[in-house]
Parts: sequence; C-alpha cells; structure tokens
Amino acid sequence: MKPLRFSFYALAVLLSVMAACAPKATGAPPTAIVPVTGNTSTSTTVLIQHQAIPAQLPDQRSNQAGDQDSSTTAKNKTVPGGDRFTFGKYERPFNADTMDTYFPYLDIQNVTIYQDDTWVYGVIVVKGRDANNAMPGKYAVELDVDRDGRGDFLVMVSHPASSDWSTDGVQVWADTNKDVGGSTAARSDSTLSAGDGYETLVVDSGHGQDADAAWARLSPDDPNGIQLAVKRSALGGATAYMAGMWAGNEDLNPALFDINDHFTHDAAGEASKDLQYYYPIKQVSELDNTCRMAVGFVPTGKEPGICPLPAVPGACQPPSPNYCYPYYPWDPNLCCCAYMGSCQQP
Ligand SMILES: [Ca+2]
Ligand SMILES: [Ca+2]
Ligand SMILES: [Ca+2]
Ligand SMILES: [Ca+2]
Repeated sequence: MKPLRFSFYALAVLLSVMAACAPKATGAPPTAIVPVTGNTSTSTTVLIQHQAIPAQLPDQRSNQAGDQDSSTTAKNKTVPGGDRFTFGKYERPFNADTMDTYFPYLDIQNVTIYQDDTWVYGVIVVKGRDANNAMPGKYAVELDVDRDGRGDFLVMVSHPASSDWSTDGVQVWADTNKDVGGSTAARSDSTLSAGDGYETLVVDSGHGQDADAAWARLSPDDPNGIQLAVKRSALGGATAYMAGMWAGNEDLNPALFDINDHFTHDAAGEASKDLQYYYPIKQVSELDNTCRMAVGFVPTGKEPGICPLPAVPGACQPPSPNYCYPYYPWDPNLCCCAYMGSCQQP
C-alpha cells in the first residue's frame, strides 16, 4: 500500500504544480480589489454589479421612537436617563471612566422604521457630526424576527460617508446558534455568557449570497441622519418583528451580544450619577441604543425590550415626578413603576 499511497501523493503535487503554472483562464470578469477602510472585517471590496438598489423611503413610517439627548447633561458628565445596564438599555455616548468627552455622533435622538415590499429601512438621527463633519461611528438595526426578545439579525454600517446608497461597510450578521440574549432575554444573565453573539457574517460590503441585501447612506435631507436598508428576503421574509437601533464605536461588536450578558455590572458601569455605586461607565462605553419598536403586530407591552406603549386616555400619573426614577419607568396604564408590563418596587 505504501508505494501506491506515495504515487497518488506525487501525482497530486505534480497536478497542482501544473495548474499553478498554467496560463490564467481568459474571460473572467475583471475585479478591482481595494481595502474597505474602517470596516471591522478583513475583507476586500470587489466591484459588483447591483441589480436592486433602494430608492426613496416610503411616505408612511412603520414605527418610531425617541431617545435621550445627553448633550443637555454632558457638562456634568452624566445622562438625563435611559441607561440601565441590567435591562439592556444604554445611554452612554461618552468615553470610559472620566466621561469628559461627549460624542454627538453616537447620541441617538430618534429612530424611525419603514418598510415596503422589498426593504426594511432604519433611520437613526444623532445629535450631530464630529469635528470633521463626519459620522465615524457604527450604526445598526437589530431585528428580532420571532419576537422572543432575542435579536436574530444585526444590520450594521461602519463610518457611513456618502449620501448615495452604498453597500460599502454594510454588514448583516446572524445568530444562527441562538445564544443572543442568553438565559434571560433583554435582561443581564446571572452568570457571564460564553456565547458567540452574532457569529455568522451573511453579507459584507456587497459580498454574500445576495450582493444587494443591505445598504446604507447619510440621509440626503438631514445632516444628522443615517439610513440603513435591508432586504426583507435577507431576514427570512419577516412581516412581524421588533427592531431596535444602535450607535457605537468599538463596543458595538456583533460578538458581544447581548452586551449585558458579556460584562458584569461592576465592569460595565453606569452613565447616570443617580446610580452612584456603578457610576461611571467603564468597560462598556461610547454606545447608545433605543427601545425595540413593534412592526407589523400590536405589542402587549410585555415583549422584552419593547418601547413603552402610549398612555391610554385617563391613565394615571405618578405621585411625584421622580417617583420611580432611576430604577423602573412609570407605567401610566398599570399605574405603577413597571418593567416589561409588571409592577416593581419603586
Ligand atoms: Ca441618546
Ligand atoms: Ca429572536
Ligand atoms: Ca440576557
Ligand atoms: Ca450566536
């Protein structure tokens, strides 16, 4: 057997050497490979012929949500609210430890979601651009398409720079082994996660099964807006889902989801001086996110991470303005301080 095995090996080596020396096949499409500056991956960009490019956003939005404006409290190195690590709520557009640098390009002010037959669009409006009139952060839409409180897809753009739709720097990540969220959806787990978060890169700057799956641009009509578009077919054709949005620098990392399962509360810190034991932010910084908007279904208010439902007429008021703060938000429909539709101790 030994001589036979050797001869097969020798033949394989000979064939591979011949193949390497053979002239390159002609007729292959020309490619220009250039590095993607600012991309988190090591991939390169190949010029791609796109078939489907998003155009105008629909007139009717599917949902929207507001977010805290931390510019109002930045000089005091704190936030006006909205930062609760254990609930997966981040309002920390500041540097770590000292919180003496405020990043307007990471401070989400409001977000809107739109959809049409082909696309889901996410629009993120931040406080402003950086000193170079740029948006040097990462901006993402996180989609929970089976509404279990655990994100299934993260559509993210790094450093959007053009007001024309582009696939450059746009990635779609998926959590195919279902460990995002850990043991308790949205809330921090009791033990640190060993999970891999969003581990599967489905689309990377137009590379992937569908070159047209995900796009981004700077809003053509708003200097503080970033728009993302992802094909509904890339999301499994989702029709009823929850969508939250993110802005961040290094800590907006697909592998770290859910972020509050990958850091202890002590290590992550808190951004509000009202939570003085945990203040300031430490290992989780330069990050903002929003509550999760319902699209295509009527939420009960108990979905993990869901945006607060609007108060029904006649809903009750808290006994004092800061009755619940900073622990649980006042729920005017339940008439108590509540989390995910359940009354909590204020
Ligand atoms: Ca904010
Ligand atoms: Ca899910
Ligand atoms: Ca969790
Ligand atoms: Ca995973």
